[in-house]
Amino acid sequence: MKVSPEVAEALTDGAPVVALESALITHGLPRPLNLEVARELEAVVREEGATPATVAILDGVPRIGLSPAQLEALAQASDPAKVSLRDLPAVVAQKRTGGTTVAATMHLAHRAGVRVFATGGIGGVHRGHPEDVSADLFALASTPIVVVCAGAKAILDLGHTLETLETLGVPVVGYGTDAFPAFTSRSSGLPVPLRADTPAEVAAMARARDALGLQAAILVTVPIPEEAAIPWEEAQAEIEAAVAEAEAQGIGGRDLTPYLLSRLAERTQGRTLAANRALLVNNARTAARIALSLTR
Ligand code: PSU
Ligand code: MN
Repeated sequence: MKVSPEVAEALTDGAPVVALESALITHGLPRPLNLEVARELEAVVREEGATPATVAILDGVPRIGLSPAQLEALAQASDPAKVSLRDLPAVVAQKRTGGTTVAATMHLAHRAGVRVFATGGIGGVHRGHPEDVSADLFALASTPIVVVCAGAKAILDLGHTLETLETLGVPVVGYGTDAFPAFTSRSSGLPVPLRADTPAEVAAMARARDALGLQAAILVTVPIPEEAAIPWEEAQAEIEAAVAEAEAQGIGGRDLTPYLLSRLAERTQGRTLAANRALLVNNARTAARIALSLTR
């Protein structure tokens, strides 16, 4: 594992660092938007006074923090792997390049000593497929960092996902909300068990978790900014259609999430992409503020 000089220095100084995932660069967003957004996320973290650490595997080397050239290489890599926890050993051994999912990013970031991580939406339990449970949920149960997201991706069975997080002992916090956000929509209509309204309240929970010796992440769920949000009823109709298409084409496993995201982008003429970008930027900003608060 290689930590970039900039990130290593920030960690040594006890300065705020925010980890960023890269499966969204390799599999979540189309080119060239993926590189644009990856750069924007790093810029927003810097704007807030923290150091960004994009996590990815380049030629078999897990990297915490990428140079501008490495970020570009990742965004343009041909046939990159989607690297979740189970894929890490093989991708490293075979010297491949890939984007890390929430689960794999959490593992690597925590190992490097990073305490806060921002993503778009976490994986969860798929609709109509209760056996397809993202490794993200188990990583959340066993990796003590703060994960900032816009809820679980709306393509999932959100009720089932929340139940599983409860079973796994993961604190799910609504950031300025009492309702579980639904990725590109502000609310899923499901209640979220905990609430925080400031970075300091989240930082206090993370410190208490550490003092208690608990291993679960604190999952901070932030509603997408109003102006970019898609009304939940409208999102639901499009998602149901995309899920039916995936079913008809026999798409499942690791390909299901990327397929659904790209079909939704096509079906909504790019509206879900604009929403995805807005929520990612908002989450990176929120994560940076929490990281700053944790260093105080
Ligand atoms: N959030 C996004 N776009 C994405 C993802 C999250 O805005 O592409 C990725 C994350 O990396 C997450 C993964 O970990 O989708 C979940 O995939 P699966 O359902 O196969 O576990
Ligand atoms: Mn899956």
